Amino acid sequence: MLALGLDASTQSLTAVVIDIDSGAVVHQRQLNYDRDLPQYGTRHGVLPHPDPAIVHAPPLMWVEALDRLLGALGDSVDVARIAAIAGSAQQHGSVYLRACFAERLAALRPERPLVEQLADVCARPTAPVWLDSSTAEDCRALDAALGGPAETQRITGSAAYERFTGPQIRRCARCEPEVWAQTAHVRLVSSFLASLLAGRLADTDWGDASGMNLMDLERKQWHPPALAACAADLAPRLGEPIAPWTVLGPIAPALAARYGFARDCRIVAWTGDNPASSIGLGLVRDGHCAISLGTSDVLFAISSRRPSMPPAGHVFISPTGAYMALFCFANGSLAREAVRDAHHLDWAGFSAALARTPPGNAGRLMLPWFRPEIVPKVLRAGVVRANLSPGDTDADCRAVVEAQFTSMRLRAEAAGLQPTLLHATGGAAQNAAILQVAADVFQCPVRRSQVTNTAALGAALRAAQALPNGPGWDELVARVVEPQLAAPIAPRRDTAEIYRRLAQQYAELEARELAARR
Ligand code: ADP
Ligand code: XUL
Repeated sequence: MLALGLDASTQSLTAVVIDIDSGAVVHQRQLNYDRDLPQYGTRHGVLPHPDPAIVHAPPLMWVEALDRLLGALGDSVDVARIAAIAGSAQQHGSVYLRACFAERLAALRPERPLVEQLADVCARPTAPVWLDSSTAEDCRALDAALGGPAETQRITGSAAYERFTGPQIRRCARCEPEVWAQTAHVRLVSSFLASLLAGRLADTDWGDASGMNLMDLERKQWHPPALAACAADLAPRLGEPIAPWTVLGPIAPALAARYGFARDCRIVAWTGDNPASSIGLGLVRDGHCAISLGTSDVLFAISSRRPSMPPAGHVFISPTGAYMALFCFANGSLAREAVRDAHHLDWAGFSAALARTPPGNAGRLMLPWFRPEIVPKVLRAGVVRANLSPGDTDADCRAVVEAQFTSMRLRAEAAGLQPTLLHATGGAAQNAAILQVAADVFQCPVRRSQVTNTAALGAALRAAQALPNGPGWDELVARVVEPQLAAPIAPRRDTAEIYRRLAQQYAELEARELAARR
């Protein structure tokens, strides 16, 4: 029996197929939006906009990507043996749908491209995604309605954040009332794509719903005052939060016929990419910690007790139902790419620069705010260099990477997280020189997954776990995840003191700069 996991991330759509009995990863395939669907005009998966705060992507591009990827799967995999499909998607992004969406799903036909059949379902042609930072006013209003940021964080797991879906919905209702009037349903990227597979409107799971600022994290139900603060009549547009292991039903008959799936292939609720990745990295026990170095850089940890987070942190729900502490940094891979490109390097050249420079970079520091940053909150981009010339290629490469992991280390300390082992994933986790800096800054071993997209792998595990008599989490991790983890990259112990001091200097520089910007 096989299970399929899909991940619709910022820049690409990935499929991972596992053999549930042997634990083998039997197939991986990826489609890149910019390269493979150039007609949508995205760059790094999002639409260029003159205002850097506004970052949207076209939902029909995700539909076409899904259609293409599933259509090609049969070339390499016996699709009829896939017993269940689950998925994940970039978190927070919202799709605004007309009432006809449910009718179109019910009437899907196998012979026509999905994007033609769903051409008129979007009330808003583009979906704001997690990189959007245009909702500062809406965040202030939501926090004020709930009693201040600390109360919003206590109730929903996070203070109001620009990219979170509640503030995004509020901005849509406020600035585009005609669109809002046409909107019968709001879905996250995850529950939008799950709806296609199930052939009916799918609800949002607890994991992704905790990235909306709308759900009461303890009761796992919408928090009515949060809904009221964002838009009138929001509840009927959202459906209800559902458990991540919910089986939505069998695959839509038209899609079974179109791609060759068995008619009883089960569709499991989709979740966010970070919750899914926690499973794909084997984080099913208390204290397990990981870094994800994708478009965003993310630090997360799993806990059966609710962690006490500093104001900049989030608490989500993991696919096992546990709590998930998380910090998300917007200046991840795109910041590293900006430095790489400014110095006309490829990744090999970037890695060589890291190898040539000393740990601690001889006191040369950077605040890597190439775009608005989430942690700490920086709404106006602007890179800061201290003792560092932008023309110094080698030092610039080390500075951006040391800055990123030092910033992460500071937030981990503030949350009381003391990783003794970090599991790593995301495009940049392929780069051993970058992971060595992570090991040194955190002073703990780092193990990378050989499956580049652990969100898709986690989705495949979720699909397997939700089958009747499916294997449990521990068994799945031992069978599927462990064999994919590479040998640990060890920290160099003689760098401990250097990075302790660097963390202090970085914190001081950051505090000075934030104060100056106030
Ligand atoms: P997402 O899932 O957010 O779409 P990925 O996890 O696929 O992103 O990561 C994509 C990023 O990985 C690219 O933006 C690129 O900068 C980075 N990347 C790919 N290969 C390397 C490498 N060898 N070294 C550093 N970064 C890399
Ligand atoms: C997490 C976040 C990003 C997205 C895209 O809060 O905004 O990590 O999930 O990967």
